[in-house]
Amino acid sequence: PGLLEGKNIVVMGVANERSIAWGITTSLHKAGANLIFTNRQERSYKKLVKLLEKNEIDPSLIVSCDVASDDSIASAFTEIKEKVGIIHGVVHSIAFANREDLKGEYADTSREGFLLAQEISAFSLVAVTKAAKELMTEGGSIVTQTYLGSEKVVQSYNVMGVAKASLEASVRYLAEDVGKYGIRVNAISAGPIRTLSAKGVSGFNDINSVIEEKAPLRRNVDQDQVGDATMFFLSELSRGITGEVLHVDAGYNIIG
Ligand code: 0WD
Repeated sequence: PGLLEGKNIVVMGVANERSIAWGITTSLHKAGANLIFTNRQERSYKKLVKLLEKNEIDPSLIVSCDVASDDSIASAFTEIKEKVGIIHGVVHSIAFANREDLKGEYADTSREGFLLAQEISAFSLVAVTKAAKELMTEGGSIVTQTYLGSEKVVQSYNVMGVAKASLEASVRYLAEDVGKYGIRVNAISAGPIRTLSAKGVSGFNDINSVIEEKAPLRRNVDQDQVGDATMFFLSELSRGITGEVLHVDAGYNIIG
């Protein structure tokens, strides 16, 4: 049997086939998980339904959830509770910043742009954890997606780097909060992957070629590699690990 057989897992953040959350979906499906999806936009909902059909994945439920709204989060998890009952895992693969804040100087970030990036990219994990833990009565695992720009200055990543630092610190504080209920919280720090969101970061292509040259594995990573690492965090194989940030980046982060 698969490592996630009989486990109900909520996946948040599939926008299209290139989304990291889609790579995660295929890994979780192979491991036998029952999948529940949340998405924000109607456009993503239609894409998701088509992708699921094409790949013969039968979702337990698809609900809409805009993490900018407490009501939306509450009603999404209420619906999940009514239709699915207990959940064992959540994949948080959501971030947002204004495009104008992902180029030039960080010092030029506006107050609104700063708060928006923090709200959607970091606070959302806090709010989702609060709602999800009520449904995790058998314990569980929550996994989010972060990026090296939280630790080091990566050109143009700016306001999102600061939001990811906040996200990673939230992983640690949340891990402490929910550990007593047998719930773990971890992050994957993926190398750059060409997705809809990545298009918003100026100079993305340059970063990719630097990684091919400098990373120990001399290549970039893809959605499937992040998917398998996320699957590990959701499975019992990682039962001794919480509050951790695991780099899935072909080793790039160790190079000075
Ligand atoms: O190189 C990359 N692509 C990396 C991405 C490297 C390392 C980490 N990451 C992170 C991102 O920062 C993000 O946290 O991975 C996560 C997923 O990113 P992605 O797969 O690159 O992005 P994308 O395919 O664009 O999905 C982002 C999704 C949105 O799609 P739609 O079209 O529905 O807006 O983020 C979600 C949404 O599904 N999202 C929201 N969901 C709920 N409420 C919201 C919101 N307010 N805003 C964005």
